[in-house]
Amino acid sequence: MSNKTAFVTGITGQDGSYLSELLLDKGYKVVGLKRYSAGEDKNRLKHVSHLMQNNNFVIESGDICDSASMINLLAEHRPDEVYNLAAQSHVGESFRTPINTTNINAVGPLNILEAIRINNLDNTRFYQASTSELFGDIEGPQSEETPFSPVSPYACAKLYAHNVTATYRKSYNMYACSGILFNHESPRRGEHFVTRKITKAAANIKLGNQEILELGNLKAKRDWGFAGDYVEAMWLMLNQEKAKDYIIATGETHEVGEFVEEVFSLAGLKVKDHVRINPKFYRPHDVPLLLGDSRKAERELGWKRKVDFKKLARMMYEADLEILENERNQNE
Ligand code: NAP
Ligand code: F7E
Repeated sequence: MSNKTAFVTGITGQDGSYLSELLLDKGYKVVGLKRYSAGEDKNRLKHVSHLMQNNNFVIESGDICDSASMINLLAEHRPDEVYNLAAQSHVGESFRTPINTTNINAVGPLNILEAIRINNLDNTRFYQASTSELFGDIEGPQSEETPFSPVSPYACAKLYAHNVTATYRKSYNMYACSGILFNHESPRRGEHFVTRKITKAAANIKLGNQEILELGNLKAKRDWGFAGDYVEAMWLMLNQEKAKDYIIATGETHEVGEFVEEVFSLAGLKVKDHVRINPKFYRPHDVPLLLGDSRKAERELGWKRKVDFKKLARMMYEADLEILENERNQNE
């Protein structure tokens, strides 16, 4: 068992919860960063609430955009590993709030790198959550050799973070790396992302709570994996001899429309009876095709995905159905 400390930003998000579970299982102390909100914390922390009784799990309040809070928290906890998962992670939203997105996704990671450097944390290792969105218009299969061509404010900001992470690695000899992760989903996925929007709507339609699901571009192709598999790759990347960037993907791509078909067939529903296109959900520019080549990670890290497309769709649909049925039973 490890006696290391990991500092994880984005603890209220999908990946923060799976990564915390993995690290606690390995014996780490996990310090999770949560930003202040005037609203209830209970709902935001629901994916990690089962970890709250664990003495090795600590929540700190702070914000990656506030360099003082990053400097102070890292000085206090002196973590062995820092995982920066915090982001404004919705690509469509980044067109509506480009400046906020850039502050969080570009300046935020720089604040953390500077906090590590200023505190002289020479042995602290840093993981940056990079993304397949960096490839933008360059069609797949995309590997570590594929050039970047971002097409959204989200991806532009993430490209800055990707480059500045490599810059700190080279300039200060830091163990700092980026995982270029393709889309990964789970029952804990935010409800505004397309997979979860679809599984939740199908479950609602099945139970008679909803009639119509409105979506945007059904032709976009994505390489969808399971978040639980992907957080293992994050840990592996920080536990090598040398810091390197890796692609993490399934090597399979599917249209959004195929995900709809798969889930609606699980629910015994006809897509044409319930799904409508609403241009509101189109983006000014959408990435057309993502298909990752993660052979380098398989070879060097020994990483391999376990959950495939059909299993993922079923896992998410069944989890949403169960949540909604439990809610209905509680209200009866
Ligand atoms: P997520 O569910 O949207 O979680 C994002 C987290 O960041 C939330 O906990 C959010 O907190 C936090 N956050 C936002 N702004 C912050 C700030 N200024 N200071 C501190 N925390 C802040 O995202 P995810 O799916 O877990 O993804 C994790 C990371 O991987 C993100 O960086 C994302 O861009 C990247 N990524 C994700 C995917 C994917 O398919 N999931 C693929 C590639 C890369 P609140 O609860 O306060 O909003
Ligand atoms: O969209 C299309 C949409 O929002 C997937 C983030 O985790 O992965 C994620 O970004 C596709 C796009 O994810 C709706 O136009 C159609 O083509 O689920 P999404 P994303 O944009 O791929 C990457 C790797 C990240 O790094 C990001 O952080 O689905 N689509 N209709 C729709 N998308 C949404 N959200 N809602 C719709 O109604």
